[in-house]
Amino acid sequence: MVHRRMCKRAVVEAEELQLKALMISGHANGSAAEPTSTVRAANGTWLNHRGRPNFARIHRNLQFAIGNALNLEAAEPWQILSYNANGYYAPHYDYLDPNTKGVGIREDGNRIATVLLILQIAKKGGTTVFPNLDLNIRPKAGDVIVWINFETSGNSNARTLHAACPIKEGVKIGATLWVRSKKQELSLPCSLSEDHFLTDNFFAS
Ligand SMILES: O=C(O)CCC(=O)C(=O)O
Repeated sequence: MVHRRMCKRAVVEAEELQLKALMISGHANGSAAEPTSTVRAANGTWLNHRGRPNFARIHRNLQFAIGNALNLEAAEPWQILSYNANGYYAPHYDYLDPNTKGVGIREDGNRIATVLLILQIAKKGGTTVFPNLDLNIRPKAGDVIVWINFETSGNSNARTLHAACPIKEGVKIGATLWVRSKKQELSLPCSLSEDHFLTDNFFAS
């Protein structure tokens, strides 16, 4: 979905940034978020959507490709992750515990969707797995995996449990946009189905 050449340039941009172990917000195995990284062995950084020229271009192109389905302006900054040998991201959910303070749920809503762009794949290992869907994805550089973390009822979707498998050789680099639910109202055309009205309730503040 994203041209290889752009990915290579984005990898150079990512490598120029200071990548270090990051705090994690989310659910590890469905429990409360853990502040340190037994959940994840990777280095990373946050980067504004237009913080580097290639990332800006990629953000624009992704918005063009996704169209009205999601407003990517409402996403958190890019989270760039680089996994070296033995790096991994243990099974977790991306949605936030609504009771967690300081993660902007009241202001921005929850993480309704995840857009994961693979910039570089490992030589061995490092696939993205969804255990509850029995899905093991071996992406190529430039592939983008998009999923919605909630059901139309507004309940979090347990099938979105996912992980990055351990790297056996090489370095994997990915860039994630966690898209918040506020400012998505115009992206979602209204339908006459009952489900949709439940969704509307979910988006109401
Ligand atoms: O790098 C991967 O395959 C998974 C990344 C991930 O779990 C996330 O960004 O939430």
